[in-house]
Amino acid sequence: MAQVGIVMGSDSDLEIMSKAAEMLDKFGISYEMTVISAHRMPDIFFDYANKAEEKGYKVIIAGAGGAAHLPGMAAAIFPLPVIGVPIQTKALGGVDSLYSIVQMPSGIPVATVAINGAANAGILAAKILATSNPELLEKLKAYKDELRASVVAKKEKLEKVGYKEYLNK
Ligand code: RP5
Repeated sequence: MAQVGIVMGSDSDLEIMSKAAEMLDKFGISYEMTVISAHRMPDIFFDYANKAEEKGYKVIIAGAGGAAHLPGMAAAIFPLPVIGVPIQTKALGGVDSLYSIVQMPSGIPVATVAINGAANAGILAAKILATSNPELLEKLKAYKDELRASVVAKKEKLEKVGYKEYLNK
């Protein structure tokens, strides 16, 4: 049974949304990923959102661009956390997606990450699941240590070799 549902409005969102899946893979979290357009196939969308709880999803990560109603409508139906990923758009740079997802009315929250912030959506889903999973919590702490070590390595390299060699100039 998958713990997380990853849904996006179009396959044009997949490259970005795959970063959420990569994070879930990293932490060993099961998920199902699909494309469902709230606007172009509302009947299938409602079926997905209505069945998500009984399928065992604990979190839904929903990505959409433009007039991005998918995450908000998912949150209107699914009773557990929904994380919204605003997808960058050509016309308005993704600010349209961001505003569509983040400005939810009181009572129906969508935990909105940055434009194209799908990796953080995956990490946030892992953190939500870690509230009741000590083993997963340890993996998240180890990931934080990994992040720190990677930046320390960059700091030390820059200080040692200088910016020209660092940038291969
Ligand atoms: C939204 O419209 C999708 O989430 C996508 O970001 C955007 C464009 O979709 P396509 O025209 O590329 O299918 O529903």
